[in-house]
Amino acid sequence: MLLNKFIQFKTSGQKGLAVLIDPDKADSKGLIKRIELAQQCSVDFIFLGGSMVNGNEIGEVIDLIRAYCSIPVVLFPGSSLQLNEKADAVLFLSLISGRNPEYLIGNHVTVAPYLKKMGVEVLPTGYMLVDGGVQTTASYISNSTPLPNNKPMIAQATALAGEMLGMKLIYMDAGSGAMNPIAKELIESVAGQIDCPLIVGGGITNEEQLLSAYKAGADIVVVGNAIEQNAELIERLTDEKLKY
Ligand code: 1GP
Repeated sequence: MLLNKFIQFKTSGQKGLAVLIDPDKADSKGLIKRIELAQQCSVDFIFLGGSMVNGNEIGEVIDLIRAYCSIPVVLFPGSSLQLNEKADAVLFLSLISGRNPEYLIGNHVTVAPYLKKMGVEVLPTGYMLVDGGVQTTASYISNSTPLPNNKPMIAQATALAGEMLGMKLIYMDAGSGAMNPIAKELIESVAGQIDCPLIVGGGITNEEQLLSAYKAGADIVVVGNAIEQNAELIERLTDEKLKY
């Protein structure tokens, strides 16, 4: 079960790195370069998904990833259209920072029977969108207000509630392309309280920001945009991760 791999990061204190691939930005040449580097540098997870996916067929992108690397592929779906049985697991995201019932439980009811038939491992995930200084597609599309980046007590209470409701992972996300990554005080306040693995992402563009998130208590950090723009960054980020 892939959940155990996430849990191992929490229990061992080692740090994980996930590379986010947006299927719509996955032109095959750029994507192959990124996944080959990810494989060489022992990236821990490939997350696949986006708030808006218009063109590329998820199954075809997974086939391409599989042809070049053996890293587990975890769906990070912006909608039910992005579910696919070829993935290793799916983050079953409940947007606990928001108050839009469709993203808390509505869409889940619609897709649950379909997911069960698919047989993909389901990872119940409390998803917290945090204000990253710009309005993100995720916040716009989900019609939800992100959690303030300077209110650690709200973040802590939200994550705790998610864990008490049975979620196995907490994902704090400033949203793709955020201007400011999640504040370290916010990560610390959540990491110190929850027992389940903590995933952090959004707006991380360099080694210092990666290290800051790890030090604050993130178990797995997700980087998308910055790697899309400069695939070589994978090497520097994984070096930093291994030094930690
Ligand atoms: C977004 O957490 C991910 O949902 C990654 O964000 O693309 O800004 O790295 P970036």
